[in-house]
Amino acid sequence: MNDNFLKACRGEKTRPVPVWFMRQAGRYLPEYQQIRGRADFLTMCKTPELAAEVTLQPVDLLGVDAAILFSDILIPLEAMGAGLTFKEGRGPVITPPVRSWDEFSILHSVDPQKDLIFVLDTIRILRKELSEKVPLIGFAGAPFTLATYLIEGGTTKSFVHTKKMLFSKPDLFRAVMNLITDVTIKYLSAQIDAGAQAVQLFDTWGGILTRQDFRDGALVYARRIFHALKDKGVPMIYFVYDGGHLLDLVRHSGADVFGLDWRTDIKTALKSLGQDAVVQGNLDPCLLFLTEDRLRERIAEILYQGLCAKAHIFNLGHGVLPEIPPDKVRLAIDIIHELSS
Ligand code: 1CP
Repeated sequence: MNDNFLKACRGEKTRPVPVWFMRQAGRYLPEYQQIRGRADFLTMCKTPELAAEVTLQPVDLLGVDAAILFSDILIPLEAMGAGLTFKEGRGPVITPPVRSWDEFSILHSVDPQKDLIFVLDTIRILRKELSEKVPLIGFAGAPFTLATYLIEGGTTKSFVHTKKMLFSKPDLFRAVMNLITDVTIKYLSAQIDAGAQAVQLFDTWGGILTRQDFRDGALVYARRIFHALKDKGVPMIYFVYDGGHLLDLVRHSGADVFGLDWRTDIKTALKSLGQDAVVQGNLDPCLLFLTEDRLRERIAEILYQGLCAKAHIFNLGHGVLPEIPPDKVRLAIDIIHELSS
């Protein structure tokens, strides 16, 4: 098996540098669209054979060094009793939005072996299929990010309901966060037991907070997850999108690897994370629109900066966009491998 990804997670410098891309399975791939044409998104997530097939597509088509389970961070919210639908062109909708103790009282903890068994079955299929290939990454949303979806009822620009609860109903906010945290510990623990060889916690919206509010309202819960899972012995990645101002706090999260978006270059990030940090990132996904020569220069710069870290896993600074041509994604992966060999 190609285990460069796991070696790098553990702090070993590898040649070539391992690469995987967030949202590497998804709408930009015609092969994904073909399956998506037959099944809606949630059905794909809940049908282990389909979820496994889509997970494998980028491994076989692009040559990435790790697979990431095909699912969504919002899946456990449904298992907790929230209504979840994905509206075409509108993104996720959660009903009812949780803004009062009454709405909170509908929610409950989960038994992953029952309520999320389809995810665990997908992982078991994948480990068989991937045994000679690459490691499998499991994942979950970080509590703060999941809470924003639960409280706003979907995607938002202002996060006004979330911040309103944080500042005007702190007891309710803490209750929501504690429940999500407990569920996430059980969920990731079950993913690891089913065969996930690394896990990533996605904190897509943590970066909207001030340092103080991130520390008290988001990081304490993420840290509780990393500490609870430490003994499981698999590498844990923490990705806080748009979190450049938070990196010296993120350093103390208990994660083994730190994901970086493109706004903060690796050298600058290491000043906050410490030179002994393992980093993952951080090409702006839109740079995949560059011509080959220009793309090569930008990848070389990131690889060069990655040499300053204890170890580097190449990734994008956020997910692959549906508009990006698959050939460009494949080209980028080839360039990363070639330049770092
Ligand atoms: O219509 C479709 O086909 C669905 C599009 C889609 C896909 C392919 C969604 C809806 N989710 C996913 C898969 C997904 N989501 C993965 C699969 C593994 C892979 O990376 O290949 C992962 C890890 C996620 C994680 C996820 N979902 C995040 C965190 C990462 C990030 O992008 O910041 C978030 C915030 C979501 C929520 C979500 N899922 C889908 C949508 C449209 C949204 C809302 C995004 C928003 O609020 O802006």
